[in-house]
Order: sequence, then structure tokens, then C-alpha cells
Amino acid sequence: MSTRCYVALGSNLQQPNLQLDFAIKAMSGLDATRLISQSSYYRSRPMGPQDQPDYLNAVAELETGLEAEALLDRLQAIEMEQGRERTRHWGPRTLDLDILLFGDEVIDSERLKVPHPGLFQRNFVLYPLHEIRPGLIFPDGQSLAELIENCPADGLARMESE
Ligand code: A4P
Ligand code: MG
Repeated sequence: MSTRCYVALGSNLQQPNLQLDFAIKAMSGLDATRLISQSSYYRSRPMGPQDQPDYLNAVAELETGLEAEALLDRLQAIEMEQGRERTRHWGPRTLDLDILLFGDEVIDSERLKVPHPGLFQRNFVLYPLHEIRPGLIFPDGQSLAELIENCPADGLARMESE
């Protein structure tokens, strides 16, 4: 059985566009997993501490035969490969990969919360998701289109080419 899932990508260190290119390629190559689509890359102002560079954000849509926790393991391995160090909360990072949605599963374990709790208020997640899947309905019945209407695109710029 395979599951449609969405992963948020973020980077603000060490050539973010190359970090995202690398992550897309690495996710496409995961076992039992296929890349269905990817959004453009978006430049965004940092959420949290302001004394850090702007971010580049994107969303990828995957089809995977992995379980959610196994996918998280693989994504964390990709982050580590890119030299990700966990320093301060909301601080700068070479690569952050968050599972936004995993089918319509609702997961609330120590390691994994799905839908990702930040998803609903972050424009740098909602806009790229809307670009690839405008008709998306969340597990709780909320529609992405409605969330977008109430979420200003302040500080967000879609890049022409990735
Ligand atoms: N975890 C729980 N649920 C999930 C999930 N759905 N997907 C756990 C992935 N991981 C999940 O993450 C900490 C732990 O979250 C993991 O060990 C995993 O078990 P982390 O990436 O190591 O640490 P963090 O940076 O403190 O947290 P997090 O949640 O990744 O940070 P955020 O909230 O994503 O914020 N500004 C802009 N413009 N764009 C950004 O992308 N990102 C951040 C990071 C701050 N400001 C930003 C951006
Ligand atoms: Mg993360």
C-alpha cells in the first residue's frame, strides 16, 4: 500500500538552492518512494530570530510505501548528510525536512506530529503547497484554499526558476 504525502523543505545556509536541489533528488531516490511533484522555490523572511539569512522554502509531493516513522528516519538521514546541526530552536539550518501530511493520517507521537503543527499558519508552507495541490482538504476537513485566503503572502517571493 502506498501513501501520498507532502514534505516541506527549508534552508538558509550554504547555498539554499543547492540544498533544496539535493533534497529533492535524495527524496526521489528513497526506497519504495516516488516524487510526484514539487513546487517552485520561495524566498521567505525568517520566522523566529531575525538575525539569520532569508530562507528558501518549497514543498514536495511524494508517493511512498514506507510507514510515516520510517520516512522520518530517511528524511533525518538526508538532513544529516547535508551537515545539519541542531542548534537553537528556529535558528539557521542547512536543510530542514518536515512531514506536512501523510495521507489522511493523524499522528501524535513523541517523534512525529502529523499534520505538522506549523503548517496552518506558515505562508512559506501554505503557498508552495497551494501551487502544487490547490484543491487540498486537510484531515480535519479544512480546505487549503480557505486558509490561503486568510494568510497574507508578506515577505514571500516565488523564484522564477529553481
Ligand atoms: N517532528 C515532529 N513532527 C515532525 C514532522 N511532522 N516532521 C520532530 C518532521 N519532524 C517532526 O525538529 C525537531 C523534531 O521534530 C525532530 O527530531 C522530529 O522528531 P528539528 O528540525 O530537529 O528542530 P527544530 O528546528 O527545533 O524544529 P522544527 O519544527 O523543524 O523547526 P520549524 O518549526 O520548522 O522552524 N523561517 C522561514 N522563513 N522558513 C523556514 O523554513 N524554519 C524554521 C524552523 C524557523 N524559521 C523559518 C523556517
Ligand atoms: Mg524539522
